[in-house]
Amino acid sequence: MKKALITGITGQDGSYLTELLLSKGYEIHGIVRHVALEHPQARMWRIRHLLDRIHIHSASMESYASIFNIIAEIKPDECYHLAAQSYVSYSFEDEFSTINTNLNGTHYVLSSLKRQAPDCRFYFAASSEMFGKVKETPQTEETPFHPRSPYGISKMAGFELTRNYREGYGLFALSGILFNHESPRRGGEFVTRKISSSAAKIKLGLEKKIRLGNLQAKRDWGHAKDYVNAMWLMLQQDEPEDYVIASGISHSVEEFLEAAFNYVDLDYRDHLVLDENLYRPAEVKLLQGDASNARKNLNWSPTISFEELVKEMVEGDLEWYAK
Ligand code: F7E
Repeated sequence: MKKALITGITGQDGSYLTELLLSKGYEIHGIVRHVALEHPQARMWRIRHLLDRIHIHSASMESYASIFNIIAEIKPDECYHLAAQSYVSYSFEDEFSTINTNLNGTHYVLSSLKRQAPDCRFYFAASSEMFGKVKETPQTEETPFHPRSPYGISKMAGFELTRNYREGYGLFALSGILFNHESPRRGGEFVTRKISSSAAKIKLGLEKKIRLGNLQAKRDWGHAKDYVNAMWLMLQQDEPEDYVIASGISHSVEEFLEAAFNYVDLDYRDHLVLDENLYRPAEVKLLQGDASNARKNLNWSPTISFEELVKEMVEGDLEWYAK
């Protein structure tokens, strides 16, 4: 039985990846912060239904010793490093902690694997935010990076570190450059979930308004379930290689808003409040990925459309807030 270690197992991607790997017969080990064990209702709701089938370890991505000890004990066959401070807006407010935690955490995992499990296959959750002020559209694995936030910088540094462990130490280490991926399990601070939950709450009479920032920003949105499948496929190849994972289709925030409100027969213009405080100091205006390499080499393609994603998210929130 293959052993997988997942950092960030309590997040959206961690929960879907755990379900996928359990269905494939893996033994799953997940790292969570100590605070998650103290507040399981609030912090582990996405994996509550899986807890009796997985092994949970408490550690901090800020502590080399705690990461090292877990890797030494488990000696995983595959490691999916998903843990990060992943909210772009917050990274502008606290750039030091975002860069320190994201970069050092990745470094601690890679160094521990090199010493304790050198044959382990390593996946790094890189991000389309590395493209930032895009040099070309669509973006591929060859597109130069120009990150526009401390978060984007932390992911670019993690990407380079992962490449260096591959080239310098011979680790089977690679990065998935994932474009935005969403689901009903998305955190409420991200724009898609903010919109789907507001559409549901307004429909149910629980709220009247939604406050948003830049409606013209365009993102390439896919479903997280499809994207965790790509993570697994990358680690099953003969050679480690970095891949762009994207739907190839971009929509503006306004288009997402319109689709979500239309789904519940509301006109978003009756409820929208534009709030300049929600604009970012440096915005990423347009992201659109070209996942041709993944389609060709991994035989991967997205199965859930934008429309199906919006519908699933709004339905999920209608159910959630009707309780
Ligand atoms: O923003 C605009 C905002 O926070 C999307 C993370 O998973 O994907 C995600 O990063 C867009 C931006 O995601 C609001 O200005 C307008 O242009 O949902 P978001 P993100 O920043 O694209 C990448 C791939 C990651 O790796 C990240 O970890 O929506 N926007 N009004 C707003 N955004 C938010 N959050 N809230 C607003 O009110």
